[in-house]
Amino acid sequence: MHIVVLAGGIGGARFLAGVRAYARAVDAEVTAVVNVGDDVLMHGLRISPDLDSVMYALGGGADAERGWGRSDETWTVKGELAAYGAEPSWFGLGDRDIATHLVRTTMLNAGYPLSAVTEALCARWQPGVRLLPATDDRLETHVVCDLPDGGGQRAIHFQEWWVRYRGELPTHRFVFVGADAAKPAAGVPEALAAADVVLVAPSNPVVSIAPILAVPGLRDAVVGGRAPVVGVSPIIGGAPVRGMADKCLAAIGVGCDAASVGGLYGARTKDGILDGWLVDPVDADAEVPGVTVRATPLWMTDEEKTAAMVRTAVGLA
Ligand code: GDP
Ligand code: FO1
Ligand code: CA
Repeated sequence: MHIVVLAGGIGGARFLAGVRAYARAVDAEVTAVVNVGDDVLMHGLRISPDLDSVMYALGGGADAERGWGRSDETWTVKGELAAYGAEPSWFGLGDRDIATHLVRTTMLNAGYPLSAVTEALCARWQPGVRLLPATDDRLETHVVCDLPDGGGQRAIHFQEWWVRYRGELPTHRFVFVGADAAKPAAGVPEALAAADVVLVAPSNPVVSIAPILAVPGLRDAVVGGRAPVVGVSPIIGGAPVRGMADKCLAAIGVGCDAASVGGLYGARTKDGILDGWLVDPVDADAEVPGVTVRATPLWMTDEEKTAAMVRTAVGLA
């Protein structure tokens, strides 16, 4: 069996740990197609937050508490950059993490696609699943919002919106710059063609999953493929368990509840992507037109519980 998972950062990583455990038990192969909309160039380095969150988490090198970056991190370079007054000062790169960005940037500058760079980085981390970026092309999430102090309406990079302004600016919309011209990364069409099931991780639907599906050829391959598509709700009882999903959903006028997020993805039979939608038992009354909804505990508190959730998702498929 071949399982393809569409995933963002922390939520994607936790879910993939469960998918990996399930796959080991049933001898399945797993490919994760990961969001690159958060990617950004800082101090000349190419940062891929969601790919790194997944790679470090599955490879045992993540800082569990912070949710991003490396464990046992030190911040010497950050302090030295601050001493120069180097901007942006609102974005922190850890010393260990910087090594990853140096390798990535060097390889990209040498002409390797991000998919090949990711494979090279994973040779060290051995995440146990195949990690692929959604696209090898430039795709960045920008946020149209009102800047403080009468700065007017502007489109700023997602990282500036989130890290500098904590997602608290009046927000109008999200734009996936470059998406229209982007092609699925090397290996993605093949993985989707070979998939027996496509799982949509309980990641942020607006800024983690939407930018993946904004790659036209990728969305077409998901929707037009033979594999059933089952999504897992990132919202439990009206709350995003962790992160910014509530702010993002409010900005696009979608309710922060399991039914609304299922409706945002929509039924495959009605121009959407889903065949099945997993919700938590507290949301058991959720209905999504044209989609089979099933309730099962969705708290990813440990790998075993998450693997049980994955088993239910595959069963629904
Ligand atoms: P990011 O890229 O690091 O922001 O992470 P993702 O987009 O992959 O996932 C973030 C989302 O995961 C959050 O907005 C939550 O809604 C969701 N999430 C986090 N923990 C859990 C959990 O235990 N269960 C479920 N169902 N969703 C979760
Ligand atoms: N998040 C922060 O809140 N502050 C930071 O300074 C910061 C730096 C950073 C560097 C590398 C990286 O991979 C992630 C980083 N993040 C930081 C997390 C990131 O902004 C977001 O949480 C994700 O993009 C959301 O998926
Ligand atoms: Ca993300």
